[in-house]
Amino acid sequence: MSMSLSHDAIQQFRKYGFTPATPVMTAKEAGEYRIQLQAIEAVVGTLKGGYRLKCHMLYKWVSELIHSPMIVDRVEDLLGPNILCWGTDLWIKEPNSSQFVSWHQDNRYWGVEGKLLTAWIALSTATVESGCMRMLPGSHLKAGMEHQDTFHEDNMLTRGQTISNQIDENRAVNIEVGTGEAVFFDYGIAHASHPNRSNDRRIGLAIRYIVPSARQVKSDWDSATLIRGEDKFGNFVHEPKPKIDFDPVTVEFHKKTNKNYMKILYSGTGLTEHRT
Ligand SMILES: O=C(O)CCC(=O)C(=O)O
Repeated sequence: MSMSLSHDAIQQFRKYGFTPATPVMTAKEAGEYRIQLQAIEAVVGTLKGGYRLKCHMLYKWVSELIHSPMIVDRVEDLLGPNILCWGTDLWIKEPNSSQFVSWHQDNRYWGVEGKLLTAWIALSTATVESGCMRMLPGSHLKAGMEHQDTFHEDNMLTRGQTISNQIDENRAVNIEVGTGEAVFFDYGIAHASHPNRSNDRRIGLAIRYIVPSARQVKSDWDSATLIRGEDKFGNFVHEPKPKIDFDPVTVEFHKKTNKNYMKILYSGTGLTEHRT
């Protein structure tokens, strides 16, 4: 398998804000990660709140995946040689469930200024039926679309943030991702996803990568994991790496960074607690 993105994929990312789906592991490996995920669920139940956010500090397999050359080589094609991981979220939609994601731009809420992209990895197949993401090509070039909070109970986003203007659904494209494939998308892309109407779980792991010159403007403290190259800026405290699942050292660190993350995500709402 080639570890680099093609010239066309890089061009598509720059022009439209996302790459085509590309394999980053075999379906068998994805199945093994899924088993590890399910082993954690067997212990802690449904992965909500802190159990699904910044979880590279909790689960060893996620910590390993964020360093995978199959993923990071592609990230390097888009961000350059110096790379940090700022976050990891699990996006799990149960079979025939009503959970959805409203249209939103990530760069509206996270306070990170600078280059950020997401590698969204499918641990089960994301199809139109199972509620794959939808994206609005070119919307990453339209900074700062107006959003409003809806707090809809089936919305997987913390505050149900939704782009206020009507999205032209005819212009949106479905991002189908096969098991073991990833799509890479820009911080500013407008995206959403419908409920899972299939009989299988739809399991996605989103990894947020940044460049060291990025900085957090909504908090005077933030953390990230050094993945490749060097960090000459020191804008993010470097995170420890778990040696085992729920390593006490990283669990303690995760508590601090996740609390800070919640403060950033909910800023302006008066809320501090996880909803999803
Ligand atoms: O997995 C989904 O349906 C939505 C993911 C998402 O909004 C994100 O990764 O930013």
